[in-house]
Amino acid sequence: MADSQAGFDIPPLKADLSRLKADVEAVNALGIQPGLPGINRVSFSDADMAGRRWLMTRMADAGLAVWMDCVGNVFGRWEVGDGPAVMVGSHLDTVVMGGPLDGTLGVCAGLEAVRSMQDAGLTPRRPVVVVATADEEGRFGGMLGSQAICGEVGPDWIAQATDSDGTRLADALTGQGLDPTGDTAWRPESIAAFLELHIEQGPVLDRAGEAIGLVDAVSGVFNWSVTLTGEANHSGTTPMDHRRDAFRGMADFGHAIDRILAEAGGPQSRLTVGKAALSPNFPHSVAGTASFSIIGRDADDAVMEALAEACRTRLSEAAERHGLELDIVRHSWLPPTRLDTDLHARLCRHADALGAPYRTMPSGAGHDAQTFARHVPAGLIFVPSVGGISHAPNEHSDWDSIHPGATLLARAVADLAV
Ligand code: HGY
Ligand code: MN
Ligand code: MN
Repeated sequence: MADSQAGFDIPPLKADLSRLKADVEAVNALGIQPGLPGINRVSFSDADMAGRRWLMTRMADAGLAVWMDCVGNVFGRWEVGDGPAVMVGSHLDTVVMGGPLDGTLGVCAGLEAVRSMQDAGLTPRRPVVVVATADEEGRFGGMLGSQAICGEVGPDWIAQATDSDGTRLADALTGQGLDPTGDTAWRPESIAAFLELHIEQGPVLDRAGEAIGLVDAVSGVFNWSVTLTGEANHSGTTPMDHRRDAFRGMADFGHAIDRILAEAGGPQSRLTVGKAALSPNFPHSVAGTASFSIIGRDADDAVMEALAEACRTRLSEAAERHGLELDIVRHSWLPPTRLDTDLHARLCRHADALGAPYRTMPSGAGHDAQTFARHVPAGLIFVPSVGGISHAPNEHSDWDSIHPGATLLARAVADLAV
């Protein structure tokens, strides 16, 4: 066996960057929708399922045992050794008009880690499982795939879950031949550790010219759908003081965001209204209904609670001011989570051995690693995002800047499995 890597009983593996790049480009070709920019493999769309089926063939090509569970999680298990498995991967679903790397890179890098171990002739002493989770982007709230694997959600939660358009998760699953009533939970003792590589989705590494971010904590996130209901009416004959204009209520809340952050937030707080709709949605009609999303985030649970309470207060005030009814659907609440310190230290040692510039940093975005971290040791490796752009078609990372992180992932998986 080649000289072992400094301080580790494994050879100095290297990810095959061109093989990794080819996989990312192949699965993203399945997310191209005519007339829609970016990558579109939204949860349980035909494109999402096509991406999962493509991945299953690639996993089989690597000699893995492959299956899809009841909620669409795809697994490829390298049947070697025994005992709890090292799980590596990320999510394969995207946001609408998403980028080419969010989630997708981590899934393909997980498969690449296995192939680079195979190329090096390694025989792990424990199984390695590559996973592509379902609906991490939370179309139906939460992080369905990793939460289903970890037993945090099951058939009862699935039965009540809807997306922001009111589509039922159970119907979306059955529409793709999946089973909303099935058992998806793994026994925690069957997973030795979970590792994820992900683009940073922020500007820190890119600005610092560093190749790797080793995450120690992940922000929490709450996901609401809000409906303000007033009265549709004529925009010409209805006096301004006789209106129950739902748009005005939504606008008042939007205007209150800075005040909420000042009064209840902190440096890591984020409030976003990313989706909104008016009804009847016609220029000459006063809006009878305003429906919109609120995503709130913070690295501290108490601050997240304070943000949520302040949002509720401002929404109620806006509704009262404009004579509106207020309804809030709370799709999910994912708490801020610290990642495993021993695993983080191990990743630092690998980064030191690699000689790649790295830093320890928090994650403002949510990730499957934060779900797993509540049940098993979990680690999260960031690679730079050019300009920090993500959840947008121009999300981009230079492949040369991805290589150190992909190699670190492979070495860490080998270190845990061999
Ligand atoms: O939105 C997020 O935090 C992640 O991309 N799901
Ligand atoms: Mn992601
Ligand atoms: Mn995302």
